[in-house]
Parts: sequence; C-alpha cells; structure tokens
Amino acid sequence: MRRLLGLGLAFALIVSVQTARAASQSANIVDFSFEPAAISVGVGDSVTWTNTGSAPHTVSSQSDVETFDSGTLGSGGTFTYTFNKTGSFDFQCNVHPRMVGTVTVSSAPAAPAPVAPAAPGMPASGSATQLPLLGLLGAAGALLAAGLVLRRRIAIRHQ
Ligand SMILES: [Cu+2]
Repeated sequence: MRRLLGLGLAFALIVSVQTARAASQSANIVDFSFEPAAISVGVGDSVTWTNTGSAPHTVSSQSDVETFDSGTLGSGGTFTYTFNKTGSFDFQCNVHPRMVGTVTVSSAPAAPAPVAPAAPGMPASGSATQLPLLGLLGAAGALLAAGLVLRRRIAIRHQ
C-alpha cells in the first residue's frame, strides 16, 4: 500500500513537472531591466512577467505580429502572454523605454520535448513495480515455508 502511494506520488510529481515545463516560463521585471531580457519559448508557450521592482513598469510589444501590452504593473504585478506565432518579438517598458527585451518563439513546440523522455521511462517504471511485487511474493512464500517447518518441528517435539 505504501509502495503504491509512493508510486502515485512519484507519478503525480513527474506529470506536474512536465506540464509546468511545457506551459510557461517566468521572467522578472526589476528596477530597471527585464531579467532575463532574452527569453526563448516554443509555440503555444506562455511567459509570465512579475514586477519585482518598486517602480511601475509595463511589458509592451514592439511587434506588429504579436501585440501585447501589460498596462502599468505596480510592484508585485504580473502579466502573462501566450505566444502562438514563431519569430523574434521585441518588447519594452513604456514607462522606461530603455528597458527592452526579446522573446524568441521557435516552431518546435515545447510540449513534445519533455513527453519524449517519459515514453522510455514508462516501461521502466512498469517493470520496477513488477520486480518488488515478485520480491514480496517470494518473501511471503519463504515465510510460509519457514512457518510450516517450525510448526512441524513443534508438532514432532510434542509427540
Ligand atoms: Cu519600467
């Protein structure tokens, strides 16, 4: 039962790590720059910027292809944008136009990449569950045999 729980937890952890990896990236807006300024994602991925500075900032695209504008983000404010087109998209802070960055979106979607290594991992975890089960069965059989032998010995002694 504990083993099953452990496996379930491990599986949930793997799944959550994979979905987190595929879906989004985070970046910070500090006073007075974007960190990182250069961000690489796959098509369909989203980027979340968080203003960790104290001054107000914006994340505003300088592109006609991907147009986004966070509006003014106060300290602690966040802005998320999902990139559905490939290319290199410059953005700036409209309050401080010297704050600039670039999001590069590649055609390779980020989702299949983490999924691929999981495929060979699945049979491995499958055989991993069978091995301890066989071991447990073997141990149970050995205990049963030992119990029978002891019983017989005791029975012989009492005759
Ligand atoms: Cu700014």
